[in-house]
Amino acid sequence: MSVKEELLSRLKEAVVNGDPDEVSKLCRKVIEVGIDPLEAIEKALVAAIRELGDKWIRGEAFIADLVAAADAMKVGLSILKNEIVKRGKRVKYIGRAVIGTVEGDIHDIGKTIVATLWETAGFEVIDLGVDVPPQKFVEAIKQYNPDIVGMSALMTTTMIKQKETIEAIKAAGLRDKVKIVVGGAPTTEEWAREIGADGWAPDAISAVELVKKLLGVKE
Ligand code: B1M
Repeated sequence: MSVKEELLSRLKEAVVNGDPDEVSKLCRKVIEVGIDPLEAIEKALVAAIRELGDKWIRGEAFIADLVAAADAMKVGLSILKNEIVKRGKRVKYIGRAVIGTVEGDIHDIGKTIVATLWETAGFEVIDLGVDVPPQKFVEAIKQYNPDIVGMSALMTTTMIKQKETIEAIKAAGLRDKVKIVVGGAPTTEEWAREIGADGWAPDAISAVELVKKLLGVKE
């Protein structure tokens, strides 16, 4: 096993064990040895959440384990995110984005990764957090005048709030002021079309390409 593989596997294990101190120490080591922070996010942080999530679904782990792992993962994400920003060439400002997880939903790992990558791509990102009611998205559009509004939903029971939020934005007469993008595991391209969003992305990397395309950004 190479140094890199060994380090990434220890980082993944530290997230699974919900050990933020070990995660923090190993993320600094990842940066020190020059591993791509984005690769560490995908291959260690996200991989750990997926692995533990599968164990939880099989009843081999408890929700508390998942909460602890998610918290440890976010410690690592913030360290690696700063490195991505630091390494990123001085990116040109592209625009402003508001993002949040919809009302009734507290899953924020994916949303935070999308927000991170939008930021490193040149967006000013206002993250509204989780459990965000439709009206709060409307107020944020009035307050921040963003180019992009992003909504994450992780459950079949909450994705309907993406539809309700788009309706609230329309009712407030703001629909043509923003490009609306949606995502999250249960969502699909058809769903996005059906609810009148401007775009959908299956993962964070394509979420960056999507918003650049929607704003006509030439590479
Ligand atoms: Co919960 N949970 N969870 N959970 N959880 C799921 C989502 C579930 C699918 C597990 C399952 O049972 N199969 C299930 C939903 C079932 C359904 O659809 N109805 C579920 C459930 C039921 C629950 C609870 C109800 C459990 C309970 O309490 N009984 C509860 C609900 C709480 C609530 O929201 N009201 C709950 C709680 C939790 C935790 C809090 C413990 C924790 C979240 C921790 C946190 O986020 N801070 C958790 C977790 C971790 C999961 C799983 C295991 C992993 C989700 C995750 O973070 N994936 C999940 C099962 C699974 O998906 N395997 C599950 C990693 C992340 C990087 O992927 O979020 O998909 P993802 O993001 C991707 C893409 O989706 C995309 O890019 C991201 C990065 O590549 N993307 C976007 C995401 N948002 C985007 C936005 C965009 C564009 C792309 O534009 C704006």
